[in-house]
Amino acid sequence: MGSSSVPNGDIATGNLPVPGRVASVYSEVQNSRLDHSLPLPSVLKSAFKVIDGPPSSAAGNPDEIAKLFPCLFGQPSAMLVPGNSAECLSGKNLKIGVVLSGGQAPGGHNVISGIFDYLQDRCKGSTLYGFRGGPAGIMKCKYVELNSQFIYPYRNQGGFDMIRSGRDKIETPEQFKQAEETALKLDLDGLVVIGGDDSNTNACLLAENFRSKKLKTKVIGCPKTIDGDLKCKEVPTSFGFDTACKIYAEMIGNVMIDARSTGKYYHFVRLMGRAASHITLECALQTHPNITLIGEEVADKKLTLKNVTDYIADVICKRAEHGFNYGVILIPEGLIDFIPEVQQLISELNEILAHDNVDEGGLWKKKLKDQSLQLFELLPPAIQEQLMLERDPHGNVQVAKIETEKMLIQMVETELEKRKQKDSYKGHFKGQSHFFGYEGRCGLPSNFDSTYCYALGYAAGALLNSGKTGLISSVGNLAAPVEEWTVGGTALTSLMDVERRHGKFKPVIKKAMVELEGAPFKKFASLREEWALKNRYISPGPIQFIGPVSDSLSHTLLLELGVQA
Ligand code: FBP
Repeated sequence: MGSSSVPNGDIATGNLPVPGRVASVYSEVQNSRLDHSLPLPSVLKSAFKVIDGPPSSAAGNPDEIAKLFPCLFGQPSAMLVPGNSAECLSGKNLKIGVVLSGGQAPGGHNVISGIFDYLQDRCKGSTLYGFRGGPAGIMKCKYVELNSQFIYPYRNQGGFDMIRSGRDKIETPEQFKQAEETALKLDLDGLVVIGGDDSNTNACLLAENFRSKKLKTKVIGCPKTIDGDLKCKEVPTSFGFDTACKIYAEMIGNVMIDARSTGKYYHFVRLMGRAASHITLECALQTHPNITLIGEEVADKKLTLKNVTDYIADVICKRAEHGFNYGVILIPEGLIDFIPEVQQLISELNEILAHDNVDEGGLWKKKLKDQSLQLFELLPPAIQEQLMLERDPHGNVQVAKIETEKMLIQMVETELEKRKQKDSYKGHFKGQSHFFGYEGRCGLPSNFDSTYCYALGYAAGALLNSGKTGLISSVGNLAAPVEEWTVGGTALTSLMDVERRHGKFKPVIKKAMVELEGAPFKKFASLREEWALKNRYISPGPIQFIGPVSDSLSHTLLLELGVQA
């Protein structure tokens, strides 16, 4: 089937066609991945049944979560265990919908393949609908019926283009009503929401809403985000993190060799990861850069922009003494948001932008507090402009658009100039800026992400088939061979806490930030001084799909699981 093409959209639904992929124009590597067979955890390979654990609580404020989720709060998590064949072959014809929500992450197509194959294997005659363009597809009832021919060219391939994604939220009563109408129209037994912390919170609200309205539609979430900040004991990692970090590590390794080859550049590399610095930390562990900034540490130590600049300049000066006028510096995308004085400035700017006209004469600046105004005036004009850009739908600064790496180059340059004049720096400095972000979100999924996603999807199918709702598909014991991976579903309400917004409690799945007491950060902290002055660069090269390292897991995961020291 290597040369098959995808039908353009689904005429039956009346939806606009999706330009499909044509496998005949795939590269040899892409083609070889199409038929790469995926191992399943052994519990999914033969007869299994679903058993319930003890009642659950919440990650914080259980009383408030109980009020927000009266139907679902306290429900147990579920585990798949070997059972008899009658229990797992329901014979039911299920109608299931699936949606991709939020930013792309390698492996999403395999979650869909996993759901599809589960239905083929265990519930013959079932239907899988793919909602197009994210949650808006549910609200507008835009879908495509997925069949094996449609899915095939996307197996083990990156991207979310099979059905595309979107960042809309289902939150108002009207939007919930639209979702109900779609569920009724398509007679849905279940819906799988593939998304990050916000999307899984939304999945749980949908599950609660459907249950309270006595709809038969059940909802299961799947943990997705390259940022790696949706994780807990039962959900050890979000998919996409592994592949994205391996792609960035290859690129970082390349600029390391470039730096060493010419000896004349400092490469300032900003890495994606909106809030948490997991990607930056993982890439540091994979490549050993000279300087790595971790946002959570910056916040913990309450560092100012000047402190951060001085730290970088100090290392550059010491390296110059050793004869190195080059290096590689990793910066997390969310850094700017972790610096307390910048946070203060941003929150004042948010208020001003929400309520005032920002006049060209700059009168609006009078509304800034003294300290914020001083900081604002200190920033390069390009960064000032980026801080004033349109906010995202949640009112937040779009950190992906703030070129922190360029700002730091300018600030470090100015600082080094001063030191030169005082004779305390005799080197030469030339910064090169990079942002590695979108490049990592749609690459060919690593063996780990391919297999993990397939198991997450297969498990989601099994959970829906056994009538479960409000759970997130959970696959564990990931350091063991795939056959020994555990499979189940964790109660979404058990991951939730509340935040007070506009005078009301809102449920949230708390983002998992880098823990400064956690094994990955501690390992990095124990090695960073050595990496700063002695060049210990590692250039891991491209992701391997066969051979000895092809199944390797991320350092973060291995360290968190206590498998790597
Ligand atoms: P998700 O949390 O939805 O997975 O998206 C994460 C992310 O890739 C961040 O790393 C980045 O800041 C953001 O998306 C970029 O968003 P957009 O795709 O809207 O530009």
